[in-house]
Amino acid sequence: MKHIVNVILLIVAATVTIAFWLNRIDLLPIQASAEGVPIDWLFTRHIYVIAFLFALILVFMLYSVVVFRRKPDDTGDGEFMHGNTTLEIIWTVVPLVTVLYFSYLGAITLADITSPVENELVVEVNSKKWSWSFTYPETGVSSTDLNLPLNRTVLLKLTSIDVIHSFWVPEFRVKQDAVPGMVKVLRITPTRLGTYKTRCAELCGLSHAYMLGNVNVMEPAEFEQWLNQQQQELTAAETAPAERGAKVAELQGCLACHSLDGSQLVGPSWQGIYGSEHTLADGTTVKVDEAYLHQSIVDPNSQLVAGFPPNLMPATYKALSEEDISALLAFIKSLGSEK
Ligand code: HEC
Ligand SMILES: [Cu+2]
Repeated sequence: MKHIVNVILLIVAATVTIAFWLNRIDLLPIQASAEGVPIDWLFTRHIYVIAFLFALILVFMLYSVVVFRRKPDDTGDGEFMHGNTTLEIIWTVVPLVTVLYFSYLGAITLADITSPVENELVVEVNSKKWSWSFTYPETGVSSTDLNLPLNRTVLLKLTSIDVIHSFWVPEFRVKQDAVPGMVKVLRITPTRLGTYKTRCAELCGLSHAYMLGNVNVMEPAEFEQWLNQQQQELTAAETAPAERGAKVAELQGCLACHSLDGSQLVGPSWQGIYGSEHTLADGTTVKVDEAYLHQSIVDPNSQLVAGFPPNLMPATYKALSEEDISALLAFIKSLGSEK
């Protein structure tokens, strides 16, 4: 009996201490969404259970090692014991009830954070190897940054044009896959101003780790202003193909691999390429004209620039509209020519 009381007291003390320290170290990033509130609450409950289980194992183990250590002159066998039905029932029923209780809590939290609310802002999230872009369907505005007004629930509609990606902003806590051929939804209510990073949480190839985008949570008035300004730029860009091309290049993620200033990123720079002669991987030379550029965009492997491996440039751009491609050509032309 004395041992049982000792062990219970030690377990209580150890649980409190472990839970205290686990809560002291910042296990989670800043909480920046309304959905994060019930999730973090659940997380803290899990921490308590974890602290208790760890204390249970630790105390029984250390107590046995220290208190029931074999005496130097004791050479006899240990006491024989044949099961304990009461104990077995307890350690089956208690974890079962605990797990069921937590799955209940998980289910109501999930239902809570995924249910529709009034006045949602719809944003389409387009993912691809290896960049994000965002379209605001009500205005037609597109952007590489996800700009969001404070305290308004946003309904994200996620798609992918190549492989499975996963939209994740740790500060918002919630996460959802973007699957080719499907539209997945995710709801977020930002509650804290600031800039966060969206990450891809599904290993999707070479530059997966660099598939980052900015998420800016701003005051509603500032957001409206940004949206209006983007809309005006959109109207202006429709009339000037090179400007539209610049926008397409930005949104399609071309600029992640192609610089405009002569520096080499993943692919060759676009500065001054129009009209020049390029050596291809098979040793032939070509003149960089519209036909060559067009072919390079829709079927990159057919004419590889010397020094670059095949399949590095995504072959998915053949899905671009002819207008977008001609806008891109106009933009590349506008970057000047070497000769
Ligand atoms: C993941 C990186 C990547 C992305 C994104 C990318 N490219 Fe490329 N691109 C390359 C690489 C690498 C090459 C060189 C190999 C080759 O010719 O396919 C290349 C070559 C080119 C060339 C030929 C350039 C030259 O100097 O002859 C053009 C034109 C081009 N890309 C256009 C585009 C356009 C337009 C987009 C966006 C719609 C785009 N690329 C997106 C990597 C990329
Ligand atoms: Cu990805």
